[in-house]
Amino acid sequence: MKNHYRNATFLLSAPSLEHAPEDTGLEVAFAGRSNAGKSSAINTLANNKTLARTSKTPGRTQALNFFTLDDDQRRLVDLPGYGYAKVSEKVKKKWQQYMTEYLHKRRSLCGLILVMDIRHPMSPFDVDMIDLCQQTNRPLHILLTKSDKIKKGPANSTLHSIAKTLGDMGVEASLQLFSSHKKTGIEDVHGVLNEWLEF
Ligand SMILES: Nc1nc2c(ncn2[C@@H]2O[C@H](COP(=O)(O)OP(=O)(O)O)[C@@H](O)[C@H]2O)c(=O)[nH]1
Ligand SMILES: [Mg+2]
Repeated sequence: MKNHYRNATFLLSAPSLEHAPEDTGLEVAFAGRSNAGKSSAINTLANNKTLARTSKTPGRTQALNFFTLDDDQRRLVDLPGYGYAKVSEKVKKKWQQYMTEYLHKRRSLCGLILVMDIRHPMSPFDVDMIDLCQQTNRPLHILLTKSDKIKKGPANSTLHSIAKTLGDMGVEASLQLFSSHKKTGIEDVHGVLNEWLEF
């Protein structure tokens, strides 16, 4: 099967939604707290270490970064990180407004990948994002990343307990373990993306 992600190319960085590329075709957005591992996940999926900028300093990327796949009608989006402690209330509010607007209005958005550090899952911001997906009927897939940081047993029990929490919340979402460092879980994400992006 063709790998559509290896040729991912940086398109543009939008400081706000008005600067996003034209709302046509299909795009999948990656959301998550600052430092959760969003940019690393995108790089891992594209097998390109230098595609999305990763950072040891959380809270740096405040823009929406767009990447094209085979052509500009299929895109991946690295959303600005949220929930960074040092960010002011005003900035947090602004971020919430943007995300709400993006999820409500963006027609080409065909699914959301929520990236959570397996050691710090389901923060209030993650739950906000999950709620927003529910409200706007956006398909949701959750990556529990940095799974290399904990042992297999605890990783699987975290996976199951989050699945149960989501079930109790009435949320329909798929979820999986992922590691950018160990490169595990890639094929499952490609499968989800292929389906959403109609490859
Ligand atoms: N051990 C481990 N570290 C990771 C993994 N993914 C990301 N990181 C590290 O976590 C930090 C933040 O990653 P980044 O992708 O920039 O997070 P973002 O802010 O969500 O885009 C960086 O230092 C990465 O090297 C992973 O799967 N395993
Ligand atoms: Mg990032």
